[in-house]
Amino acid sequence: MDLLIEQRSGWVRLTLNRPEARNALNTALLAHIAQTLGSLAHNDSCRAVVLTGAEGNFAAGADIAEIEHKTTAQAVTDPRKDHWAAIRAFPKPLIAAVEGYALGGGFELALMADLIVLGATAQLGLPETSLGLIPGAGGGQRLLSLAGRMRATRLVLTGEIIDAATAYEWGIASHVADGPAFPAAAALADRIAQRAPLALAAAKRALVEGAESPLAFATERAGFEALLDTADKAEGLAAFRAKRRPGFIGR
Ligand code: CO8
Repeated sequence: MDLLIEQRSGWVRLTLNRPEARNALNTALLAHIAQTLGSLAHNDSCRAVVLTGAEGNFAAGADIAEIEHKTTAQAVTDPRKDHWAAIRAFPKPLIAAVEGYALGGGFELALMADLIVLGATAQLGLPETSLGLIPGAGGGQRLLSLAGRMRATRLVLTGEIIDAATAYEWGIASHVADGPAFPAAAALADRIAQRAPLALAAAKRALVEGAESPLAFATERAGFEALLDTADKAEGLAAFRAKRRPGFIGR
């Protein structure tokens, strides 16, 4: 099972479970997250969801093996877009509990949560430009909204990875734990699950719309799709595989 589902008292824990690939988000895993959240939306015993990753990492991005073969034309009709949208449309509070790596699409997934709890080991970054790509699931936009233009630009243009304390200081996370993230996220979910579900849903809707309606999601997505056919994307991914530095040519 690439997604573990555990019912707790009034809320549900979902664990990304592809530790051999650092929980990279391939299409099947993304579909499972979207489908599971879709059914939890109608399940009264779930008033909130905590999303975690197995074996000490959140998720090291979209699955590079899949992106390698993806073209611009395929991306336009890619079902992954619907999965990302379904995740963001989950109407109940979604809490990301982040340990270890949350990179690329993994960080973008965490940024779709309503609250982010960072464990002491968390390392966050958007390394896509090192691969000849950009964040395509709205992560650049959400980072812009949370951390401001200079910090978002710094992370997107350099691929720099930041630690938990920095991310918290920049406003990217709601909570930071001294040790592991999950106990703190569970305490948060316990507290939220006792509050009025209709009020939580109405509050979430208004907060998300207020924060995200000005963002340039379509521009970001179109940029990501256009880059899939470039020689630099092929070079970036080949270099990652070969564990060497890429030589980009601007084509
Ligand atoms: N996809 C697929 N496999 C991965 C990924 C990934 N993103 N990350 C790691 N793996 C695999 C490795 O290939 C390796 O497999 P194998 O054992 O078969 O060689 C295994 O996981 C372990 O990886 P490492 O040996 O590299 O483990 P380390 O602990 O040394 O390093 C890192 C961990 C730092 C996480 C390193 O693996 C890494 O840099 N990974 C890639 C990070 C990255 O560049 N992520 C961005 C991917 S692109 C992206 O997310 C685009 C999102 C766009 C959204 C789409 C919108 C529509």
